[in-house]
Amino acid sequence: MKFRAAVGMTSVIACFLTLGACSGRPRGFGTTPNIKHIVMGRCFNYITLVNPSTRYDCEAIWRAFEEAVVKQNSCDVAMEHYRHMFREMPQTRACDRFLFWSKTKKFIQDYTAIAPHFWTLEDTLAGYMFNDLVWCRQQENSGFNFSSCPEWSACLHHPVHSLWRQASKNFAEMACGNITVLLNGSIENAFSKNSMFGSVELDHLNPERVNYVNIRVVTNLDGPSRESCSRGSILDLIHILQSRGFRWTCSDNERILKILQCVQKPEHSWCRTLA
Ligand code: DVN
Repeated sequence: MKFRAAVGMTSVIACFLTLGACSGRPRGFGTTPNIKHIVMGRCFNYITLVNPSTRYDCEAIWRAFEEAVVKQNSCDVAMEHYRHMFREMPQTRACDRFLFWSKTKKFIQDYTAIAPHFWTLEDTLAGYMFNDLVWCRQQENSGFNFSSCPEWSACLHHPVHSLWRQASKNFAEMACGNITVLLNGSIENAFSKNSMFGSVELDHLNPERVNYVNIRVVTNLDGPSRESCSRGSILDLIHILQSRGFRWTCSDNERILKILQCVQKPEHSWCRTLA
């Protein structure tokens, strides 16, 4: 079993699989402790185990990242400040494998564990290195602030938000062939123009490179079913795709997406019918 699948299956067993029930890192905290060791370690792990065919200079990437963050005030780190760092980590990927998502973070990690042919932003070197980390600079001097960092909403150019915006832009510009978008049908605004997918990635998809946008709507086994391919904000996404010349498909609750939820809830009535 590939390292990734092993990790994914562990997370299926370990984590409560209701969509959105496993949120990300704690908010309102400072820079992640040991961030340099974590980021550098993940970089070396990536080029050694995850994607051994790649050659990156992990030291140079770290230096460029640190320079981008500590040379600006903690609310003024714009996307372009990471330009040098991203130049150190060029990446391309075969078409037909790009997977986008929104409000389905925990589900996506388990989905890609059983469908490793998909490639998410978190599978790129940048996504892999910085996933779930927090960072910002001290106010008065250059150095990381390990006590507290502002919320994204408190900054015009938040250091974490700006890196993810740049990474997301790069990822969407790379996307080609048939791409997939996984959305959460158990919430209102499954598609939001304010989300990273809605505000950055969607705007940087190229209809000349993308053949089809395959929308996959998944709802919790216990519901509620608030939105679908024919109801709610997903219709807004479809309208935008049509107006920009994209071909698209949309499906509600594909079988594999429901079965994956049965791993955590085998006693669920729908899952018992599977047996
Ligand atoms: O397509 C994916 C991926 O490719 C990436 O580029 O962004 C897309 C997902 O981002 P999204 O569309 O904004 O979807 P979410 O689920 O709203 O947010 C994704 C992540 O950003 C989550 O981990 C969010 O943290 P959470 O809510 O799980 O604890 C995080 N996030 C969103 N808004 C945030 C935030 N983190 C800190 N402050 C905020 N205001």
